[in-house]
Order: sequence, then structure tokens, then C-alpha cells
Amino acid sequence: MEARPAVDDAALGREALAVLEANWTGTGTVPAPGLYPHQWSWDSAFVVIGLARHRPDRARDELVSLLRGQWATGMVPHIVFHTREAYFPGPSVWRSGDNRAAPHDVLTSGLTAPPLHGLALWWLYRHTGDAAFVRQMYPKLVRQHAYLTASRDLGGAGLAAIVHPWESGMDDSPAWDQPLAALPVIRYGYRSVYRGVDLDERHPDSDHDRYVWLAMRYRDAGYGAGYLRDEHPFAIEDPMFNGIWLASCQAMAELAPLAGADPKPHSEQAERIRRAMLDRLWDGCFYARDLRTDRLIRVCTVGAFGPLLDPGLPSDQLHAAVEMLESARFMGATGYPVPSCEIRAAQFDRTRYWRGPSWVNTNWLLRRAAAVHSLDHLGQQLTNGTLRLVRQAGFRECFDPFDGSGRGCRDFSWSAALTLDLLA
Ligand code: 2M8
Repeated sequence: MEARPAVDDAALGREALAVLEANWTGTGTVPAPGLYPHQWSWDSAFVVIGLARHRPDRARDELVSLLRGQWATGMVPHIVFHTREAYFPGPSVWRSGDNRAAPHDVLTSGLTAPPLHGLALWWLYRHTGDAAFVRQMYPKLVRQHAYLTASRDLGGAGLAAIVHPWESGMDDSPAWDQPLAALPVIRYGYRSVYRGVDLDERHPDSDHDRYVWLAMRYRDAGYGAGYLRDEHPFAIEDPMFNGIWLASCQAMAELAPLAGADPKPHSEQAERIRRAMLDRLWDGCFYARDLRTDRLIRVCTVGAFGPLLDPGLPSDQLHAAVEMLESARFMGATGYPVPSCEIRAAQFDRTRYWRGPSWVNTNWLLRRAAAVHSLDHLGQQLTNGTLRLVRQAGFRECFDPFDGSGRGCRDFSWSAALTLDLLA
């Protein structure tokens, strides 16, 4: 495994800030130079969190810039293209400019991403006390949540459905294998967009072709909510997406009074999500539910721990989930936290993207979950293990959970940003 010279905390922090500076385009932070040359939604929310203490000015610009891409429906797109076409699928595929709900002055994708922005705004407020900024952003995030309620509650129980693997942020998670296999493969052959990374570590061409097909089908239906409800072949209630949404609802409840608003609708929404996750996704573990077959997808991934972000999670589920996280199915067997898929699953692959490697962002989310439940020992393990990863291998996209070697691209923004937070 590649070894880096030992760096102390101050030097690591300086390196992290330098990566974020290099990845700042003037209008937003790209997730990684070359590979991801635009602004991605949940990546930006993690950047806001990481910069909250160190560069609050930049954190504010990041969020403002991302939300310039928000649609009139309230949808916050998963990619905002402030720069020319440099990634596939780019603006010419999404054609947001042809859709009346999309913004006029900036091109975007047509999908959304985990709604982490409420939590990110709360994090920023917590570290800056900038209530004026909260007042500015709050109405936009209210509209984001309203979109999820109005257009994504495809199961009718209060959860938001993802309609594409890209919306989960965990593209090739084994949880999407079955629903994806039901889709046709039409050759587009654009996976070569992944420049500078080992293609064996990413999803196969056939999956990428299905991703593109699914995105174009949604586009051709005008990105309509009715189409999603009645016809779209991929609709899944994901515990990580909904756990993040719940955490953002709770954050919005705390921010609401600063914006002169009533916190109650946000707390009620959080309760609805909690109840629905317990009723529909829990069966000894939180699984994703495929709405097209109305079945749980029984593979346990790191997504299973999203509901732990909820301080109100009942103790039975909390204890069972933490036990599983600490067991030999997850961190108990690997040297480093937290594999993206349980290691005893047939689909587990320590080298392949969201099918096994550890990620700084999910480690950070679980550390946040440990904090809300006062699980100090677990929180410390997650912090130390994650810092060991970046100290040894640098700010890589993801890491082998057994030996800690770096995978995917280098100079990855959320790995750098969240390191800053972990060091604080
Ligand atoms: C990955 O997703 C993009 C598609 O959105 C891709 O693979 O091309 C995921 O890791 C996702 O979580 C992340 O937001 C994005 C940019 O870092 O890359």
C-alpha cells in the first residue's frame, strides 16, 4: 500500500484547505478535478459542513451557488453546471433549459440527491451564529422539502422515493442490483467519462447504460411527477436518503424561529418519516423498499444506518443497528470504518466503489449519528479510523476497508472538507 510521510493535525488541515481551494472554480467547489468538474448537490452540502468553522464566507457562497440551480418545483438538482460541458451526462443530455420549471440562467441535471442541506445550514449557523444567512436560505430549503413531499412520496406513507441510483449518492450499491436488472440495456458506452480512475473499480458498462437510459426516460417524460408515480420503472424508498431528510427536517425545526417561521411542520414531517421508516423499512435492519415490487431489498449496506441520524429512533432499533454496525458484518471485521456493504454479502467487493470501500462522508454521517445518541466510544472510533485513512492514503474518493489503501480519484473535496471537521 502507498505510504505518505507522517503529517500532524495542523499540516493535514492545511492540506485539506489547499485541496478545497484548488477545487473552487469561482462559483462552486467541484467534487474532484477532471473527474467531476461541476457542482454536485450533496458534495456541496458536505463542503459547507467542513468549511463552516474555517471559511464561513466560502461555505455560504457554496450553498448560494448550489441553490441557484433549484427548480421552480423546489427540486434541488444533483448537478449544477456553472461551467461548459465536461462530464457525461452533461447539459445536452439533461436539457434542463427546455423545461419550464428549471432555472433560466444556469443549467442543471433533472435528478435530485440526498437532502442534506437543512443539516448543512444548521451546522453553519451553529458555527457562525449568522441568522441573516439562515433567513436567506430557509425559504429555499422549505421549498426543497415541499417538493419531496409533493412529488416523491410515491409510496404514499410519508417517505421520499429515489427514482434513479444516482439520487442515492451510492450509484452502484448492491441494493440497486435487482431493480436495475429489470431495465433494458441500450448501448451508450459513455463510461469512459471516468478519466483518471481505474474502471475496474467502478460499475460495468451495462449498468452505466441503464443509468443513462433511465435518466433519459425521465427527461422525455418532462421530469413530471405524474409520470414518476404511474410509469417510471425505478422507485425506491432508501433508508439513507430518508434518514438524511429526517435529520434535515429536525435541523429546519431548529432554524425556523430564526426565520420567523413555525417549527412544528418540520417536527411533524420528521415524525412521519420516522414512523414510515419503522413501518416500511425495518425488519431486523433498515432495508430499502422497491416500490415497483413492494418488497424489501434484503441486502444490508451502509445505507441501513441512515435512520440512526434520528435522536428519536426507538431504543430497540437503535441498539440493534449499532450492534450490527460494530459487529463482524461491518466495522468489527475491517481495520477501518465503515464498509459500504456488509462484508458477508455475496456482492461485497472491497475494491469496488459503493460495493465495499469505506467513504469519508458516510463515516462522518455515522459519527454525527453517534453524537446525537451520545455514543462517545463509537464516535471516537469513527473519527480516529477516518483520520487514519486520510493520513495514510490522502484525500482519496474512497478506501479499502481492510488495509486502508486509497481507491478512486485523489483530492476529493468531501474527504478534505470533512477531515477539517473531524480535526476540530
Ligand atoms: C458519484 O456519482 C456520480 C453521479 O452523480 C458518478 O458516479 O458519476 C457518487 O459517488 C455520488 O455520491 C457523488 O455525489 C458524485 C460526485 O462526487 O459521484
